[in-house]
Amino acid sequence: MISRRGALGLAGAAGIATLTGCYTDGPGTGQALVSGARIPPPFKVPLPIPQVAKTVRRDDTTDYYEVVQKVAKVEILPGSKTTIWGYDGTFPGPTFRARAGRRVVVTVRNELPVPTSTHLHGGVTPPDSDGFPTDLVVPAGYPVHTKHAGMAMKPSDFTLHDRTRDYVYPMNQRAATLWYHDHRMDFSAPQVWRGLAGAFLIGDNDEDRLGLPSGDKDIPLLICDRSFDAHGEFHYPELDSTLTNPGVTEEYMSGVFGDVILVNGAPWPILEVANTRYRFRLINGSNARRYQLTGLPVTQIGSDGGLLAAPIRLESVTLAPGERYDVVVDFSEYPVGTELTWANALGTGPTGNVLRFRVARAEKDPSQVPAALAAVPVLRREDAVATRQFDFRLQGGKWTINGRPYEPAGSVAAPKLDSVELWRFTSDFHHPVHVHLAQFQVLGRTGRKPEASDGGWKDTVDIRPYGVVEVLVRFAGYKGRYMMHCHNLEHEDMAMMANFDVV
Ligand SMILES: [Cu+2]
Repeated sequence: MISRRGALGLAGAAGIATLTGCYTDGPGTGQALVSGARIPPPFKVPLPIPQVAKTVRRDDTTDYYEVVQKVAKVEILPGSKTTIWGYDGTFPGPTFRARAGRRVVVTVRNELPVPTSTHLHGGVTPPDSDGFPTDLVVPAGYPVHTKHAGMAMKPSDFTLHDRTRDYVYPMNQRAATLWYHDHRMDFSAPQVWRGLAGAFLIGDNDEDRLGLPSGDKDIPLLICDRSFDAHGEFHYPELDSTLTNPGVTEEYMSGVFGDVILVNGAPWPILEVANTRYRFRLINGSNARRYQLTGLPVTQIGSDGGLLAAPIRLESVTLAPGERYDVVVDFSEYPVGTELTWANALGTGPTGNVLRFRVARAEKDPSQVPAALAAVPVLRREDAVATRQFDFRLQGGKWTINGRPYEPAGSVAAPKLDSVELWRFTSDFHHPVHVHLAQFQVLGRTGRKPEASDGGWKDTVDIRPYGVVEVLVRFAGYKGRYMMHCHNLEHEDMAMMANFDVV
C-alpha cells in the first residue's frame, strides 16, 4: 500500500497535473535518488560502442548465439569499479544485428544469483520465447517456488528452465530498432538497473537500398539514468538486496530517477564525429525517466516498429522509457571543430545534459536520406473490429490497469489474429504503455491529432497525466498469451501489467 508519505512523494513528482489542473511536462513519474559518489564532470569520457554479438554457428535458415548472464566489475565512473549484472558481463549487453527472414536462436545461460527472463522488446516472437515474467531461467539450486513473494503467485504460475534455455526469434518482421532487457516477475526494475539491457537491430534489403548512414556511422545509443553509492556501486532503493523479496522503499514506488545520465554505459560521454550524416538508434532504457533531447535537431527516419514512410525534421526528441527513435544527424551543417550537445530539457542540474559531439574531421559522405523511406500502411478508425479501454491508475495503493493489479492467470482481452482493434489508454500520471507482440499506430491524443513524433509503427506510447491516447493495434504474428504493461519499471514490478490472448 502507498501511505500518505508515498502519496506525497507522488505529488512531488515532476510532470504531474497540479491541483489547479495545469500540466507541466517533466521527467515523468518518480523520485530523484541522489548519488553518494562524486559525480564526474560531463563530456570527458568517450562514448562506448557496445560489441556486436557474434554467431557461434550459422546454417541455411538460422543464426545461433550464446549469451552468458553474469556478474562483472566495470569502470563507469572514472577511477572506480561498479558491479554490474550483464549479458556477457557487459553493460549494455552486446548489440545484436539480425536480418529479417533469418531466424535467430539465442542460448542464454544464467550465472547470476537470481532468476531471469529476457524479453526482446519490439519482437514479433512466439509466446514461449517472449520473455514472459514467470518464464524463468533459474540459477543452479535456486528455490524459486518458495522465494517469490510479490503479487499473489502460485508455483503453477511459473515455467522454470534450469540454468539455460534457447530463445527462438523467427525474425519475420521488418527492419527496426529493438532492444532486449530483463523481465523477471517483480524484479525487472532492479535487474535492468544492474545492467541487463542491450540493443537488437534488425536489418533488411529494403532498408539497405536506401543508402542510409551505415557501418560505424550507424550507432545505437542506449540512454539511462543511474545513481551510485559512495563506493561507486549502483545505488537502488530495493528493500532486499538479494532480490528475494520484491519492492522499493516507499518514496520510490512512483519510480526511480538516477542523477547520472549514461549513454551506452558511460556518464555524459562525448563522441568525435566526421562532418557527415550519422544514424543514431535512440533507446530510452531508463526505469522511469523521460528525456527531451534538445540542442541538435534530427531527421527522424524510424520509430519503435521500423522506418517511417518519409523522414521528418524534429527540433527535439522526447523519449519515454522503452521508446526508440531512429534518427539521422547531418554534421555537415557544422564546421569542423564545432561542439554540439544534446541537452535534456526535462532534466535539471546534471540530468539536464546527455551527450556531446565534436565534429573532428572532414570526410566524404556517400550516405543519403531519401524523401520516401518505406511503405507504411495507414490504419484507419474503421479498420478496428473492437474498441477497448485500459485505464492506468494508482488505485487502492496499487498500480493497476482497469482497477486491477496483475493476475498471472487472468486475461483482459482476446483479439483475433490478424485483426485490428482500437485501444484507448487513459491514465492518472505518466505511464509509458508497452504492448508485447502487436504493433500499433497512434490515432489521437486527448481529442487531438497525434504529435509529430507519434508517427509510424509503435509498441510503446507515452500516456501523459490525465491523458487519453487512442491507438490502432494490429495483432499479427502468433496466437497465444502476451502482455501489456507500464514501462515505468517500478510500476511494472508493482503489478501494472495485464495479459491478453491472441486467438
Ligand atoms: Cu506507469
